[in-house]
Amino acid sequence: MRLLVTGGAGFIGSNFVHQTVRERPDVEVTVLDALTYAGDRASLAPVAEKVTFVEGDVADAELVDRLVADADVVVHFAAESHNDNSLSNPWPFVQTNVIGTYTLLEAVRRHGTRYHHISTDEVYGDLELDDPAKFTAETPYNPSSPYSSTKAASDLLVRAWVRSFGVQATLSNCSNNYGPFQHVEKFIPRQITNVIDGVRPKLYGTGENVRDWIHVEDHNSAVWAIIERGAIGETYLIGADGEENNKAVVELILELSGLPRDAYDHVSDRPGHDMRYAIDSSRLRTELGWEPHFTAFRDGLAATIEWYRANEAWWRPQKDATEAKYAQLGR
Ligand code: NAD
Ligand code: TDX
Repeated sequence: MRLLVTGGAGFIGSNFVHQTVRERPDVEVTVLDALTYAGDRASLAPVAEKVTFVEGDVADAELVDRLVADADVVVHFAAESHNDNSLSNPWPFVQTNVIGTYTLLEAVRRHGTRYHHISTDEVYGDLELDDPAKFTAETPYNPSSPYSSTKAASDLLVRAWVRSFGVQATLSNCSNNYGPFQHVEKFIPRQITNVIDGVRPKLYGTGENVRDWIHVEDHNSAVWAIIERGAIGETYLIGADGEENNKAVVELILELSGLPRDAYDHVSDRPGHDMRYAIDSSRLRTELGWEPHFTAFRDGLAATIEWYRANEAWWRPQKDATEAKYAQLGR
């Protein structure tokens, strides 16, 4: 199989490439990545000899057409991915998430290529803390932020290209990922690296907001299950029953780092901050036989803290610029 992975120098995409090289030596991997602030070739260094890397934009129609012509399957991870950035400057989100997805869809339509679209549970909006419901593929779209609305737009393009043009596509909407190679702008790596730097973790608002955490390896094993066994046109929700509130996550990071559990600060809240995400992944489990392996969040988090301690050279170059952006926002 010749596989084109967009966004393969980012957090989830690079972990996907590592897992694929490790477990599927028959797959030829080409990565297309624009190396924005969020992309880092160092994340692919351990597999560099086994992967073809192309630096370029998913909205570059000529380049995308050429790469899709040589692929059997496309997995589309590339995106602008951070909610806080989307509140400061939405335009790159519209350009990459909407126009970029459109560009890929037109190419897979021309070449009849199998396409898997990576998306997020944030397209469904949020749930109340005491709501027994979880998101399913039937939950109406109700995105809150520029980020999630552009991801929702991209999902709807995929569904329309399936129905109108017969594109051979599947979609997945996953909950919050954690693990190695995640940019220090995101919640868990930001707090881990703050603690390493002797800075107190920063909780937005009350810290009551709930996220449904999944280890990135489990997200990526689910993506492979969908590529191999998913029904064309179908949407699969990926989640590992990992609901935790932000306060509990910060307390656990502090405890695992040998610090008092209350050694954190509250900062101003994110505008429009979604309260709770929760995924019902039963379709993926019953229809495709997928199961998560990293179900002990405490262990997964401890291993992630270890990874950031051991790989300071990877994240250190991003840390100051990231914190300077947050300082401007007062967070
Ligand atoms: P990331 O920001 O770490 O990585 C994104 C990658 O895409 C980077 O390597 C970047 O250089 C590349 N990129 C950005 N714009 C590009 C462009 N125009 N052309 C080519 N490459 C470009 O993001 P991530 O957290 O790894 O997320 C990957 C995907 O998974 C995204 O589609 C995101 O919406 C989705 N997702 C993320 C999470 C999460 O918790 N992080 C959860 C569910 C879904
Ligand atoms: O310093 C912080 N303090 C804090 O309390 C940061 C950076 C975040 N938070 C809160 C906001 C959220 O409630 O932590 C939670 C997680 O924040 P993010 O890491 O920014 O993730 P989120 O906004 O939930 O979106 C993530 O999951 C869905 C990814 O960034 C998206 O790409 C994915 O689609």
